[in-house]
Amino acid sequence: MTGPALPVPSEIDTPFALDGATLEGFRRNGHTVVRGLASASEVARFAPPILAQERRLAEKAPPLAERGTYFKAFLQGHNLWTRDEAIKPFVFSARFARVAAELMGVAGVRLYHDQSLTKEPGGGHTPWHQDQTYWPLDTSDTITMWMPLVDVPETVGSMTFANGTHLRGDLGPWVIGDESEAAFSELVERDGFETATHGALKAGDATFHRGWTLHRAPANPTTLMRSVMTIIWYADQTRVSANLAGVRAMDHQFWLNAIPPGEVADGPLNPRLWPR
Ligand SMILES: O=C(O)CCC(=O)C(=O)O
Repeated sequence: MTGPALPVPSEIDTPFALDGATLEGFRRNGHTVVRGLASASEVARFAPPILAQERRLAEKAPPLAERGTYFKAFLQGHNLWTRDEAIKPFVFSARFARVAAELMGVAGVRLYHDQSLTKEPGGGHTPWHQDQTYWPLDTSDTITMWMPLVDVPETVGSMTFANGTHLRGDLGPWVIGDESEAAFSELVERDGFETATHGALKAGDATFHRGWTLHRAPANPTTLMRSVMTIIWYADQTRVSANLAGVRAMDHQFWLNAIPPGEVADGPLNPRLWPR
C-alpha cells in the first residue's frame, strides 16, 4: 500500500548509539531509559507545535472533577503528524525508529501511531495495563517511546514497569481503569514481579517499553503540565491479528485502515520508518 511521503532527512534522523547494558536491560526487563535521545535544540524545534495541539485538547476538556479514572489520567491526542506538518519529522524520525528496532532486535519497524499524553496539574494516576491488549497485531514485537517535552521532576515521575512481564505475554483482558489497577496489582504481588521506574526525566530523555510490559504512572500532584509525546512502532512485515474483539476493533479501523486479518499491516498510516 502507498504510504505518506517521508520528510526530507534532518538532524532528528541522525543515529544514536545504544550501549550494551541498555540493550540487555531492555531484553530482560521489557523497558529501558535512553537519556538525551533528543537534543535541547530538537526539543526547542518540536515542542511548540506539539504543545499547541495539547493546548487545543486542554481547552476542550471538562473539569478534572467531572471525569472518571481513565480521563483523569491524561489528555490524549492521536496521530499529531497528520494534523501539523511541523510535527511529522519528529514522529517519522529515523533515529527514534532505529532505536526502537535495535531494542527489539528486529530488522525494521513501521509506525502504528503517535500519541500525546498530557497529565494535567492534579491529574490522576494511570492504572496498571498492557498496551497490546488494544492492538490487533500478530506479533509481540511492538514498542512505545515515551518522551517528555518538559523536564519531569521526581514529584511527578515517569512510568513504573513490572520487570519481565513482557515475557509472559497477555496477562488478562483488562483495559485501563479501576479494574485493571486492582487485578494487575494483585497479579504483581502474587507472582512477585519486581517493579522499577526511571524516575525524573529531562525533556528529550525517553523510556521505551514493549507492548506486553505491564506499566502504570503516578498522579500529578504539582502545577506542572506533564507534556509527553509517544510513538508506537511494530516490526515490519507484521500481519493483522485474527483477534479483533473488544477495544481492538476500534484500533483496527483507526490505525490499520481495517486491513483484513492475516494480511501485512502496511496501511497508509503505517510507513516503514526504519530502515529508510
Ligand atoms: O503517560 C502515562 O501516564 C501512561 C503512558 C502509557 O501508559 C503508555 O505510553 O503506554
